Amino acid sequence: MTLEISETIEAMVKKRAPLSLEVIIEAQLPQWRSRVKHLLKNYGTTPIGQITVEQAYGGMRGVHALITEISHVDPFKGIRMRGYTVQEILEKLPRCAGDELPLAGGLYYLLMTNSFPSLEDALSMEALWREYQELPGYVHDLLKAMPTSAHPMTLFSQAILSMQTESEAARAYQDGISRLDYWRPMLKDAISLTAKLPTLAATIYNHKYRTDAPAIPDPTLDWSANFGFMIGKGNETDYLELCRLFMLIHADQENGNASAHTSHLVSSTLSDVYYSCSAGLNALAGPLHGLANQESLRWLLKLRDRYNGVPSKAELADFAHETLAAGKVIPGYGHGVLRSTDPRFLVQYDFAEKHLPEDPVFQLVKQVYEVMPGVLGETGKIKNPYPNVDAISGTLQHHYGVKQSAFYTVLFGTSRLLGLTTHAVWARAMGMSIERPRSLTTEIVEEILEPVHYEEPHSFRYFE
Ligand code: NMX
Ligand code: MLT
Repeated sequence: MTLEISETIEAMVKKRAPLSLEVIIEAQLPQWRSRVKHLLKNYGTTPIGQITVEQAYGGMRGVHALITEISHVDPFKGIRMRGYTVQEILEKLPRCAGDELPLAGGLYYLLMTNSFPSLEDALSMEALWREYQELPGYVHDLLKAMPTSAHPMTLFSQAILSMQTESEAARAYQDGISRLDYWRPMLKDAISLTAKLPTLAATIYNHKYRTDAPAIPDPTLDWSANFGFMIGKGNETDYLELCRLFMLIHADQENGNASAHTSHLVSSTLSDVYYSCSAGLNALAGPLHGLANQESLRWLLKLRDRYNGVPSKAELADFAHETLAAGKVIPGYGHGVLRSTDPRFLVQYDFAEKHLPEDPVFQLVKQVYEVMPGVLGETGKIKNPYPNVDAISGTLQHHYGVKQSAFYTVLFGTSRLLGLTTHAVWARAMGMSIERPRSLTTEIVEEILEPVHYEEPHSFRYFE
């Protein structure tokens, strides 16, 4: 099987036609720009939603205030990337002969161009990435200079920020590039940055957990599998498939999740993808967001240790009630938009049923999936008592010996930057504005809602 992969990719590298994402995007821009121009001209002041007091105080949940063409989350069917569900992405995207799962290069091609890739397109994207996968030397120095206690997400975000010095977009801006063309060097930055991510993730892993074993990519392997190869798992075919699965399903989740929104906000100031992606990763590092994959495995292992294995349903419910009573969340459960089990959880569950059905931690995941929706539902306040992507991803890594849960969010970020860089390039190509919503004081809100409480309006006059 490895031989078939090698032949396909190596052959492609030798004889591929140069892939020009720029040309494909450029051809689509007039049509997109004219659609948006039409909407703004004819409906510029027409409301498409409203904001309630609850939403303004409650993290803007459900407010429709961002636009992106790259992906959209359906509360029941989950993420659709360029219109394709997770299941369709896994079934339809091209893969190398003998591989169970598709190439991330095909997904990046789809996200960037909105065109469904052929195998040749996917391999061309992989080959393009291969040209830029080496890290600058100062990244290694930076990682070594950090305290050993530094969290892998701190290292990941810092390393990306340090590479801002490579930004072609920042240089082009200084040279006076037109705003209309700014997306072109941003696209180059996006390719160069995403190309390096598996090498960077593996370098961080090896630095922290494998006494600085060098992370040198295998030129015959694809982007996702190369991470596995570089952490010493090149011979573990199932783990390489897991790398592919992980990188495909975490790649994007519309524009309103905390890391995408952070990244978009930063990028809207015309800063480059190194700045905006590093910022997005800092949001991903929070336990209510991407760090939940670390927290979920830790919670499962505590559960296992308490009951010496898989607890009864009653014991599990007690453990969950204890977590809630301590004022903590159940990691991996709940969602800001989804209102049913996350399809990204389900495809990982299927992978586990196929590849590791007897794994003891997977047995816990199954038991928790049976019990937790009931426990959370009883609280009466949790809008989605079902598992999200993070309820199982760490369990799969743990099974294959990647047991350091603190590392899991780096893998999430490696995949998620495929989405964030695509959003950034397209937002710039579409000339999207700097973000600058208004904030109110509670006094102004009171004045709007209960004006009788005040003898004369004062700050309200500043509200437009
Ligand atoms: N455990 C305990 N309480 C929860 C949970 C949970 N898993 N999910 C929601 N709640 C609480 C929430 O804190 C809120 O409480 P309060 O009114 O006291 O502030 C209440 O239920 C209503 O919250 P929702 O409207 O259902 O959820 P919201 O949109 O505010 O939050 C999450 C969404 C994802 C932040 C929340 O479900 C959560 O904290 N989940 C656990 C952490 C997690 O798995 N995060 C990963 C999300 C996916 N990702 O990768 O980013
Ligand atoms: C994500 O993948 O970003 C998470 O599911 C969080 C979200 O969508 O809010």
